[in-house]
Amino acid sequence: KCQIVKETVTKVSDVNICPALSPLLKGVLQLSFDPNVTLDQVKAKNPLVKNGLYQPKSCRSQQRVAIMIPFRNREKHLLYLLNHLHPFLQRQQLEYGIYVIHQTKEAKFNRAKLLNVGYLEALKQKDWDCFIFHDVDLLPENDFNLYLCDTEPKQMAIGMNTTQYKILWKYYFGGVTALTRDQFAKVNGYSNRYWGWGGEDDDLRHRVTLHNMKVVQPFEHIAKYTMTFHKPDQGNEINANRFKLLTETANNWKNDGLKSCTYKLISIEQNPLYINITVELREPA
Ligand code: UD2
Ligand code: MN
Repeated sequence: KCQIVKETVTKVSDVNICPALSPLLKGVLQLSFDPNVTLDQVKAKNPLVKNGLYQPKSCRSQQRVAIMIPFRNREKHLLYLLNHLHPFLQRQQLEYGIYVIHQTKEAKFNRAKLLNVGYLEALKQKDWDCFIFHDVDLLPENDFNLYLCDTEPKQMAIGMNTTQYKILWKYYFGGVTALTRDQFAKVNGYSNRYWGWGGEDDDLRHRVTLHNMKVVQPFEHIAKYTMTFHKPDQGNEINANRFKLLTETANNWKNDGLKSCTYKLISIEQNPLYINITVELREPA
């Protein structure tokens, strides 16, 4: 008898889980790149976002989703992304947080290490289920591209305007990528050793494969993104060492990643529309 009562209680709390497909989705979206848009305007349009965090009122989100954006000196791109992503994620009825991991200017840019820092710091704040590693300059074109994790790591950016929506190559794992907390921990996160542009995404793909995980993706006609135009950044020069590093992933993943990620945390600010983590990284001599 006691057991029956217990089961009933579980079911009652489950009734409230948000539907698999939100009724608020629109499909193909109009993108806006208004150079005059301000942070205050975006704030006014998203009154339910508090300190970069949101959760739906009418139902319980399937997963708690942390969006991780590696960042330096791309203010305009960040504004476009916040303007687009906040309403997008709210239509998907997600409990989410947006984290911007901001690298100070001292060293060469290290996208992968910033994302490791973001993961470690975000988990100190909240018990996130799902991490979406997201370039600042990519806007999803269709809100049926669900910002949720899957039973396997998920490549979310497939086609892009910059490549006429053709897949770059079979093992492409950059741009926007979703892993659960456990999937990411299992591979020891990203490598910390990729300074400058390139290779870090392939390294993560390699780690996933080494752990016998598969990569899943949304349908191609849904997984489309527009990249805001940009030139190569100062301080993120092409990493010529990346091909050599990529031959070492199998030997190194265990002692190069989340567990060996050291950094100097400068500040954590709870801005209205995102959590800003500023960190200083040092490239070993
Ligand atoms: C590709 C991948 C990206 C990454 C990169 C190689 C796509 C769509 N993206 O991007 O995921 O693997 O190659 O490292 O294929 N950033 C800053 N400030 C900087 C430099 C970089 O904020 O000074 C951040 C920002 O979030 C940017 C991301 O790093 O979107 C990737 O850098 P990128 O946009 O210059 O490189 P891209 O477009 O070739
Ligand atoms: Mn880019």
